[in-house]
Amino acid sequence: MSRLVTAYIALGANLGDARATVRDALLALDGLPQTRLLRASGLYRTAPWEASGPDFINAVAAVETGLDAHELLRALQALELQAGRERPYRNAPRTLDLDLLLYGDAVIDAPELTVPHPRLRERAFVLVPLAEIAPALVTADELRAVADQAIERL
Ligand code: PH2
Ligand code: MG
Ligand code: MG
Repeated sequence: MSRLVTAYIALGANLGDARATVRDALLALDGLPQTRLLRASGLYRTAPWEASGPDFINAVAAVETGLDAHELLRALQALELQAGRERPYRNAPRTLDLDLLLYGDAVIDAPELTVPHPRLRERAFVLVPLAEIAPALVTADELRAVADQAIERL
């Protein structure tokens, strides 16, 4: 029996039916091997941050998983591909982006995976939904620092 870890995942989409894609992806997280969805934030409409294209739909999920961090990353990448994700250039509009924010209290600095996510605390589209499902992980100061970024709970 492998150890179960709580991981936090950011979901984002700004191509196609982004709301439906993010909702489906939340269910798909619950369907990953050795993984169950613990909590999901509401859906948020957010302005593109250092990116082009339409507004994003964003959310954050907490899962409990027996996958190790790299296995979980590969599973998230497979879900992105299933949703039709293409990567023509950095921060291009995307049908689905699944970013591993936190994996328990692990600190990982590998070429393909950095945890905690290095830009986690700079972005309202991550911090606000994260604070909704895990208020202890986000400080009031951090929320104040991103208060100028446009975000609306749907
Ligand atoms: N993702 C990015 C870059 N910019 N902006 C918003 N609003 N939402 C995102 O999910 C997002 C972004 C890179 O992954
Ligand atoms: Mg991202
Ligand atoms: Mg990503």
